[in-house]
Amino acid sequence: MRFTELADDILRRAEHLAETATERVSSNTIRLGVTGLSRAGKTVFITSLVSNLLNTGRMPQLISAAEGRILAAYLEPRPAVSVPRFRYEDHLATLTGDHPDWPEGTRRISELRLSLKVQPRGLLSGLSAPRTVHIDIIDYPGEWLLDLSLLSTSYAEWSSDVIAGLSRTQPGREFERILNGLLPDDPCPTEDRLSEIATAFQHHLQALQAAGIADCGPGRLLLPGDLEGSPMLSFAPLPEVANAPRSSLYREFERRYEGYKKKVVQPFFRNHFSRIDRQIVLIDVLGALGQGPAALDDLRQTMGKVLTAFRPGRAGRLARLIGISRVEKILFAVTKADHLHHSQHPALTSLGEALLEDARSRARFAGAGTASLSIAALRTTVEDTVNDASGQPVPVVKGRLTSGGKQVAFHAGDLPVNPQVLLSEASRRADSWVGYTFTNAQFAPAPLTRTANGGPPHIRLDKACEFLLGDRL
Ligand SMILES: Nc1nc2c(ncn2[C@@H]2O[C@H](COP(=O)(O)OP(=O)(O)OP(=O)(O)O)[C@@H](O)[C@H]2O)c(=O)[nH]1
Ligand SMILES: [Mg+2]
Repeated sequence: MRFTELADDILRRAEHLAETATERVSSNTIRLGVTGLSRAGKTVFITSLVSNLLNTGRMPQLISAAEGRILAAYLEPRPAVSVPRFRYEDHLATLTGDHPDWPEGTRRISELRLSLKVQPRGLLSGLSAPRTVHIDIIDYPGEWLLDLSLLSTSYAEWSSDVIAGLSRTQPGREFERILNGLLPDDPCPTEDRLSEIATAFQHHLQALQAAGIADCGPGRLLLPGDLEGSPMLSFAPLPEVANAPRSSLYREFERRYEGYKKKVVQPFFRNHFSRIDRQIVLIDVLGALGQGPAALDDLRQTMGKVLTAFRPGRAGRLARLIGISRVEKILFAVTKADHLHHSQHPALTSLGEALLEDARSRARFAGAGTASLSIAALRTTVEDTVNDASGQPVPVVKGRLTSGGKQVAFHAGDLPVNPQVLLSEASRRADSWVGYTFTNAQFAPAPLTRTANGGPPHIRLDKACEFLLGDRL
């Protein structure tokens, strides 16, 4: 490193430290955690939220906006020194351009700071000067979230969990055959051989993901980001062996697994999830419902594992380590509610609540305000009623499908009022629902969705925002 670069680097670090220190003491920064598995809707949520806060015409339920107290809103050019900026403008252009489409799956972490100039509320509000409130949001690949549960899982525990599920996919069975040919307490083979084993394991993970199975981590083995090719990702599960020698294959993979937790997972959560003030947990319940009982049960279990970090006890130490315990408000949001007529939204919200109930009751949410909502960050449909074959009226949504671009009327299925009916069927992991039919569809964002004074159309984004941020605006 040349001297000027070194000086620059030192300066940047000092700036970063100063920034962090001032942020801690000033209360005008809100760090909003957007948590959700892959495809849950994080990138679309962030894009629509920011657009609707920059332009609040479609946010009547956000009180500060309705009262006209948000005087200005702007994006900071570069919020953090070490993290790339969230490509808000590109994502918005994709969603609302002439040929609107969805953004691609996220492959790297990025961050955005939205600043709002707000007139304080209350009797003397006219006398006090406007305040500036910064909202920091990060976006990351949902796959990485799966790693949260690894932090409290040993190599032996993780291995036995994964090995139990290998028979589920063809690549899994292939990996099983490789495993059967290995002697974990034999001396560690060459790096080439290690990476061959690890690659076979990665193929199994990719097959799980392609089959819509939610729990297919470790996340960086699926989406390495800037760790592509790193030996830190070159490991795989092995059957436990007692007293394996230090130089054995088993110990080598165990060391790499522990190294992965320490050098990759912990810093990610510590740097980006710590100091989070408000949290939204996004969950695609309808997607899982359409895939069948086992998928819904997978989603329940995976979210349970993800929310482990909020639990007291052993995992609570982990929560403190990564700073999660100070979250003040958590919103559980079922996403893509525009796939369902509003008459069914209460049932959808109840299903989302019931799905997370276990995890929530064990977690340390006692000190935090929590709420549940069904939302659509980007509304792609309009509602209608059509008659079925027997002349009965059916509430539907109408939109344009992403594949083929056809305009269709869509009914996802009838949700029961009592969500336990579905959850108990899910826990039996049957192939299909008994007495219910649920269908998935993928709608494209509708063209011309931007108005002069509002962001993209949505469902209850304003309510979500009021819950998460309203008291600070
Ligand atoms: N109809 C509808 N579909 C949505 C909405 N939000 C997300 N989707 C769909 O869900 C897909 C995934 O959304 P993303 O925002 O990219 O999901 P993500 O959580 O960022 O996913 P990763 O980047 O893979 O972690 C989109 O491509 C859309 O098909 C919504 O509000 N309405
Ligand atoms: Mg994304």
